[in-house]
Amino acid sequence: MKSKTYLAVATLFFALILNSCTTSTERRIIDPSEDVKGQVRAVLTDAPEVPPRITNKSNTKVIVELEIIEKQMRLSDGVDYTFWTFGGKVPGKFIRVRHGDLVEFHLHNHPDNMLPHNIDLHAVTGPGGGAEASLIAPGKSAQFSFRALNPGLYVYHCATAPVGMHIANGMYGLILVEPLEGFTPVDHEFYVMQGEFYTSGGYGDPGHQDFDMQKAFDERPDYVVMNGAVGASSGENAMTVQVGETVRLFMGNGGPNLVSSFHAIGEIFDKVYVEGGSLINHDVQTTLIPAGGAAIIEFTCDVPGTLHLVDHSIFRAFNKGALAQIKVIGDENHNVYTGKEKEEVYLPEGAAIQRISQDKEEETGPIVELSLKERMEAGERLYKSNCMACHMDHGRGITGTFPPLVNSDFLQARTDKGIGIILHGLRGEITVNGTKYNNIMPAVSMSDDKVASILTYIHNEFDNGGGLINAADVKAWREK
Ligand code: HEC
Ligand SMILES: [Cu+2]
Repeated sequence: MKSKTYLAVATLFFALILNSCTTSTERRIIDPSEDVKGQVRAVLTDAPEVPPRITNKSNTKVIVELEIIEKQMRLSDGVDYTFWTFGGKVPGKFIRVRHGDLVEFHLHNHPDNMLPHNIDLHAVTGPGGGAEASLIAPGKSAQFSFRALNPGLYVYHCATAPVGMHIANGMYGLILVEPLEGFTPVDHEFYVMQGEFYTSGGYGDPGHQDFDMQKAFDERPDYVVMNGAVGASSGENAMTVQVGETVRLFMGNGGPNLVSSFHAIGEIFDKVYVEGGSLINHDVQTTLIPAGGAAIIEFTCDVPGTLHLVDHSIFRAFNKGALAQIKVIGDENHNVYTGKEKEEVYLPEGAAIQRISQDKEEETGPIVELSLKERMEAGERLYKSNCMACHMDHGRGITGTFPPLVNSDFLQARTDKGIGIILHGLRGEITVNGTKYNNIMPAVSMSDDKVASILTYIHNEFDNGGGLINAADVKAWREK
């Protein structure tokens, strides 16, 4: 019995020794009584910018000045929200210090604000991560200091009651405690942070939106966004890099409720500092970023194109705003990716050549016209199954990608009432209600009767001047 226990303990002991020998970099322990030399003011940045790399090689006193500002800003096109911010934007300013630094933190609550606030930095060892020491009314400043004892990427947030509401209104950001050995140089470092918004109206409802506490309780956000607003870091605000360049993303999740399944469409993460700590994983497709957590992600952009940074809980990306983009500019590399090499008709064995139309029989029979009411009913069903995937519910489209069908000046200006678009598809640059689109709509193969119903629905339901379109009209255009 005794010798067995001894053996077990000895085995465990050797296992531990072996284990520590195989770990290449030792964990560095900071001695908080160690000297701090000199002082600097921290450079703070708004997403997607990241402060410059730290070149200091000794423990330094770093002074951080952060101002809390409550202000109304854009949440989406035509949608405003009163955000509570660390530094005037969501997410809050990015703070960068070095492992071992002494951080002297100054938090200012702007006199025009309505409410008291504070800050809980996950990088702090101390009560409430600084929250207790930093609680201040509007027009006041608080100061406290902490030693950056652990390296890593940390979330900070407001922790004033009701805490969930302060976070839901945008009070979060990232603080990086850079390891002593620093990071390997890369061409670009970017700051991206996800967070949800719970609004009184639904997604896209115009005007000023209030915070909805019930939706927050139920964890049912209307918006899930990257960098504080729909489109904040996509489209014309996308980050840009050149082919062959390396990227390090500092990716955080402010929550308040949802976990992010973070993924880049069209890229593989070469390296992930899991949960923002010291453990490095390689060759990752999707990495989990908890609410109140972060990850450091590195990759090389080998081919040109647009990388879509998404929460792969995918309805959030396509329907609630959880999308940021990196445009990779430069020459193709066909050794890595060819693009479409060819497209040809696919004929399974035994299949006869088919017409493109799905509705052959219907078309050969005599034309039976429907009433406006019948066309509207059929049109609604057909719209949902054939058009909504791109043009979205209620025809509201996706700005810059799929044009809206609601009160579309482009559609209303067409003499064919849109018949040609459905029969033949559409490509090339067009302008719809002042916004440019340059994308491809595939031709939709369906019977004259169905085309007539869909278009009748779109002209009436989506405010395009109404009217009844008959199957005979479609047939006439098809034969032109
Ligand atoms: C695969 C995505 C997709 C589907 C499905 C689709 N469209 Fe489109 N549609 C587009 C794109 C993209 C454009 C803009 C093309 C361009 O940039 O030239 C467009 C343009 C249009 C336009 C002209 C622009 C405007 O906003 O008025 C109309 C009308 C239209 N589509 C109607 C429909 C209807 C009706 C259906 C269903 C039968 C449909 N589309 C299905 C992608 C799609
Ligand atoms: Cu607050």
